[in-house]
Amino acid sequence: MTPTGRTTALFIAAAVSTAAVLTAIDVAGQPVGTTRFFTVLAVEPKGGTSTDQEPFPKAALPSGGGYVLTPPDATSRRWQVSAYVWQPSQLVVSEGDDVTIEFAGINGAEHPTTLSAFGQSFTVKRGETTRIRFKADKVGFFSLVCSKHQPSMTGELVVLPRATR
Ligand SMILES: [Cu+2]
Repeated sequence: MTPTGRTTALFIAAAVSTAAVLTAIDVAGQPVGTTRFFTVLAVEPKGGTSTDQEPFPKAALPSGGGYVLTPPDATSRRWQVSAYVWQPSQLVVSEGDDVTIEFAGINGAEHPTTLSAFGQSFTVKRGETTRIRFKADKVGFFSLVCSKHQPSMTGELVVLPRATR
């Protein structure tokens, strides 16, 4: 290789190396290490009707406090079903992101909650907000669990692997 050719090769290698660093992006096309913010609500959607319209269900719902099935009222014959859930129940980030989640308690007095994969343990109370912040430093699917309302109040944090272009 001539001196000029070697200089050119070194220049190209440096340019490619720099380009790789500058274009480190996640699968959503955003720079690695993006700050992400979510609001997640503790809610209890409800549905009800009268036994004049629909019979009261014979089968019990799964135990664990997440589902609430209220038998027909003696006078109105109205019955009701509800479930405690996170809304939204699935959050998606990229590896390396700086994640903040603000939980708000709307229904239910309190929700003792863990996101154990990231060392988070906290209680969401009605009428209050609770913020957690962490680095999404591992890839995978991680459970967000309210121990008081199972099995319905389990959310999922998805951390996608980094991608470079
Ligand atoms: Cu709960």
